[in-house]
Amino acid sequence: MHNIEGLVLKSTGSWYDVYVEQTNQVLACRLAGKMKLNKSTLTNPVAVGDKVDIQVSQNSDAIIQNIQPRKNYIARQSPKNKHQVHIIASNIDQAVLITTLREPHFKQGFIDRFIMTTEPQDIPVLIIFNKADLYNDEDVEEYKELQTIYESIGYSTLSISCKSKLGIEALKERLVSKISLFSGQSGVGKSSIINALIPGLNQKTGLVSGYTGKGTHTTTFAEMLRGERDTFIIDTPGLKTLTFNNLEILDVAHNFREFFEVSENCKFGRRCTHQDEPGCCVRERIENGQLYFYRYRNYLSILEEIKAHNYWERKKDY
Ligand SMILES: Nc1nc2c(ncn2[C@@H]2O[C@H](COP(=O)(O)OP(=O)(O)O)[C@@H](O)[C@H]2O)c(=O)[nH]1
Ligand SMILES: [Mg+2]
Ligand SMILES: [Zn+2]
Repeated sequence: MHNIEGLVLKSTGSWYDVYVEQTNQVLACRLAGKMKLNKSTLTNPVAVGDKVDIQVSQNSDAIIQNIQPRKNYIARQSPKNKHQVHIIASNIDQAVLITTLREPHFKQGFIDRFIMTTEPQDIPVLIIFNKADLYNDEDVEEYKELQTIYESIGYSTLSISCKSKLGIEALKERLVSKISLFSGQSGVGKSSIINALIPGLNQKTGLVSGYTGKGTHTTTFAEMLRGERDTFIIDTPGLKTLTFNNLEILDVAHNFREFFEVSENCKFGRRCTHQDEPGCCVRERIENGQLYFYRYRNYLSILEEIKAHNYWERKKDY
């Protein structure tokens, strides 16, 4: 019997694939019984990216005995129960959001919703605009505008094309010696990009159906993939929508970093929700163009969702 350290690559319910650097092996592990009973609001006790201590017995049974403290994690509200959260992945160096301005239709506000999941833990974000080969002049203008907005508030952007290979090498360099979480709506080209980054992987790529504009769903669980030069990519299932109705309005306000930064100058300070409070510095700066209306509009749309949800929850109680 001996103990080793490993990195969780994949979970399939009751089994976990764990990468052991020491021996350059992937071990199929089970979870020690006592860990499953741990009461919490989490739907999953072990997440992809977790560093774990494993006990290997004489007959080669490998059991996860302990999860080392997480540096950070990305969690999402469970679609079934708003009080439960599911950890998508942990110990992430950067989050890479794949989007495209073409096929499927670019959802305004989606980037900001994604950032809501990374911001509480200060995880750096790289926003990829894929399928640049399909962009017309208008799309190129839109990309430049979005690039200006997001880079000015401290997020990175990159325009790439899997088809023409534009920007693929630049992206590769950005992933060296890092654990990167890849997310995106179905059909944006996430699998195609991963195939271009890690040759030989041959992930299935789905055709974007002409009827719904949505891709077919080929990935169901988050999974960590290993490339060259310590490139670790966590592939996550295609995102449809991101809802935050479990949040308080102030949580949202605090996760829009450029609003948070100036909110100490609001009359109500960090308690200001930047809606119709008097002496709101954020609104003043939106009006005089020092902050982006684009972000403010998306911010208000998340608040509306929370307010509508709370309204119906209260009605139910009567
Ligand atoms: N024109 C163009 N098509 C692309 C590009 N990247 C991916 N696609 C296509 O977009 C569709 C969806 O790609 P896929 O990788 O399966 O997307 P995923 O659902 O995000 O994994 C496929 O038909 C790909 O061939 C690109 O850069 N340019
Ligand atoms: Mg895919
Ligand atoms: Zn304010």
